[in-house]
Amino acid sequence: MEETVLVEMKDDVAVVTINRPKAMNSIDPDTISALGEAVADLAVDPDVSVIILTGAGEKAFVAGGDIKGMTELDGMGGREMALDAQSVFNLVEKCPKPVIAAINGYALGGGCELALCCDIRLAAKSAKIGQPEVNLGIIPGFGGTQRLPRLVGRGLASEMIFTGEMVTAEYAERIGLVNHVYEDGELMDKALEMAVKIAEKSRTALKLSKEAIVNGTEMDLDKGCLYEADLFGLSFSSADKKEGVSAFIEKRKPEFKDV
Ligand code: CO8
Repeated sequence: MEETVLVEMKDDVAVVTINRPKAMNSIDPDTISALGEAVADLAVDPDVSVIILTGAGEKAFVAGGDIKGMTELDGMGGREMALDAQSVFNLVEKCPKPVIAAINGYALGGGCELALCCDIRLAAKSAKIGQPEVNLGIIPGFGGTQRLPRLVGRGLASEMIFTGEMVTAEYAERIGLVNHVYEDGELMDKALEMAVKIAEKSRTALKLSKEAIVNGTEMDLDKGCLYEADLFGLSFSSADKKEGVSAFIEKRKPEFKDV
């Protein structure tokens, strides 16, 4: 059987591809757990600086949870399914390395929710994004009702969730749901370009920045700023801080050792 999650290394950038193109890369429980295993491995792999998440083929990033697997699911089963998927999506969000979603087509339901866990979302011009669960008589369960309003605001998130309508990549860019939109054929090159730029930085600084952003934005401003100050202080104890500051003073490019 073909693997549903592929990992390809491009130097120190890992490209993770959800690979169920015949089912629009919809994610069933096995695919979700394979994704979790891949991300857990990459999180601790010393050869990996940045992760790009995308979907196989040209039509879909991830068109949602596998609807065909929903027929037998009862109330408790649905809850368990949501909690399992949420724990994998949390792994993506808390991964110590930057994760870029390259949204190459439909990102619907669980696919939109997966993109929401990534640090940066880039989209192809033809991509369509949405939370269509209401059309199936259910609600988003992989974090969509929580992360979407936090990202785009409650009003716009409510509109997307209540109407179940897909939005275009251009609209998603306008409301801050994606950072940038590129021509379809350019998306992966642009994602890689950004990943390579990020991969040149100190991994220690990236990791601490991500911790400050992901955890700090869930705190009130005072606590968040105090948390930031702690991590800022911690970054001063790294060899990379010494190297970065010395390189600036000596007018040369820093050579970070990621410690
Ligand atoms: N689940 C399962 N199969 C899917 C899914 C999906 N989410 N999306 C597409 N497919 C399958 C189709 O059934 C079809 O298979 P087949 O060839 O065997 O009939 C194949 O992919 C191609 O799809 P279409 O023929 O429909 O292609 P179109 O280009 O006409 O349309 C769309 C593409 C617009 C993406 C359309 O397929 C669609 O609307 N898909 C459903 C999108 C959706 O509603 N997503 C949200 C799902 S719900 C969710 O994510 C919440 C969690 C669910 C829990 C799951 C528990 C296991």
